[in-house]
Amino acid sequence: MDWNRSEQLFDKARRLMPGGVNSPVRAFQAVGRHPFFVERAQGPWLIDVDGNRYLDYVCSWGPGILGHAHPGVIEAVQRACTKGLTFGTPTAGEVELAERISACVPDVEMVRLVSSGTEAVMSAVRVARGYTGREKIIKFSGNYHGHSDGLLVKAGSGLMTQSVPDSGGVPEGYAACTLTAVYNDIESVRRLMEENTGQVAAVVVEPVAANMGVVPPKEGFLESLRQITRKYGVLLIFDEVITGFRLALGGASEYTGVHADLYTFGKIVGGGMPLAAYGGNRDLMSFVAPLGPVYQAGTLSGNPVAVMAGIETLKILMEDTGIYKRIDRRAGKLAEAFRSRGLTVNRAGSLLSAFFTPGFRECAGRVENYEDACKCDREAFAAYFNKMLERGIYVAPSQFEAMFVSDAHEEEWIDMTCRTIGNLELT
Ligand code: KE4
Repeated sequence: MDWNRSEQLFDKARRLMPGGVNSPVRAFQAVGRHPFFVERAQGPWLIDVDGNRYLDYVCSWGPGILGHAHPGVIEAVQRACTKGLTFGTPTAGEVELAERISACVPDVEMVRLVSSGTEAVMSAVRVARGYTGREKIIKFSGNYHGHSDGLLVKAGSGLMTQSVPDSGGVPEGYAACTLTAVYNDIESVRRLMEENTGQVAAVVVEPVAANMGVVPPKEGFLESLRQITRKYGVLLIFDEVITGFRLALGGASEYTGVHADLYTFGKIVGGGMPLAAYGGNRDLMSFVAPLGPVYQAGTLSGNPVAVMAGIETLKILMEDTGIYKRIDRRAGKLAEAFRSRGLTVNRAGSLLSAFFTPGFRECAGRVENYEDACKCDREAFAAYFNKMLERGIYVAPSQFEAMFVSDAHEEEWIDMTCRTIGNLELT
């Protein structure tokens, strides 16, 4: 493959933007090569500026459940643009999107639209603190909740990729209010609750972790989390920026049967545009300004163009819930192909990760938490990533990200991917 044009662009980009990118994981540092620059995308395909075509299993880190440039979504956005891009006033579209979110996730009686997952989680945590009058929160090592100061502690995703679980520039005071438990280990939560009784406002969790690679909750973990938060008067926040509308139309609460107090959404809910949301029952959400004392605002919150992308995406998902069976089955085929090569695979619906656990060449291992994920062979992963890319298959450029399957990944492409996995030399 020829990447000349991408190289020229990257050379210029690095002089103008930190690392040449607008989000660290896009720099491909973990896989020892420069990123390619995308020209356009269609269905399951990315086409880069040198004309190379890739089967895309990153799907822009999750939004692309329908595939790229879905005609219905594009048409809705084009139609919205002709009416103007932003008004700073309420619009009918925001009402419809709020209605659709609530119809899909009934626990969300009231919702606030924002512009990013970071903003959604940061705001939900502030509501929890304002409602309970308590300051501390519990998160899980390896979970990533965006880049707000208090949540950049033992975080996953790009921080794990860069091996910097705690970010620079976060005041000690913020980090002191963030307690870290071990995912899938309810005793680690219990200990923190007992040591900080009356001080913890909320537990924030990825109901299926996808930022240390995919790590599903062990049997009973979420149920125990729900019980222990109730016992200590602590709110439970499901960060569904990835799992929302992905695991099922109703997200993790439908998929697992466990119900949280507050939910955050991103990615799919915006249909690929900068739109995210947080919500919960009326009692909690009535604390949000201008109704209540918890302030949160945004010039482009509920942007009318982004809202139309979200509405059209949810409309398609609501009218054809068969998509969830289709993408689950396809992801299952990929998982079997990876397992046939001895790799450890974690999967939840259309989310999956193949792990290069220690000794993967001899036998599969187990990845149930951050510590397990950190033991994976990053060099072997990087070699796998580059071989797949040379064969026209783009998976996330980090062991600590998820693989996403969209409705546009037709069977023939899934089968082609499985054949490639089967023939790949894993060094
Ligand atoms: P954004 O601010 O990037 O829209 O959302 C932050 C966020 C919050 N919660 C969860 C569970 C998330 O996965 C994310 C962001 N996900 C990463 C991918 N693992 C975004 C990719 C990136 O950082 O460039």
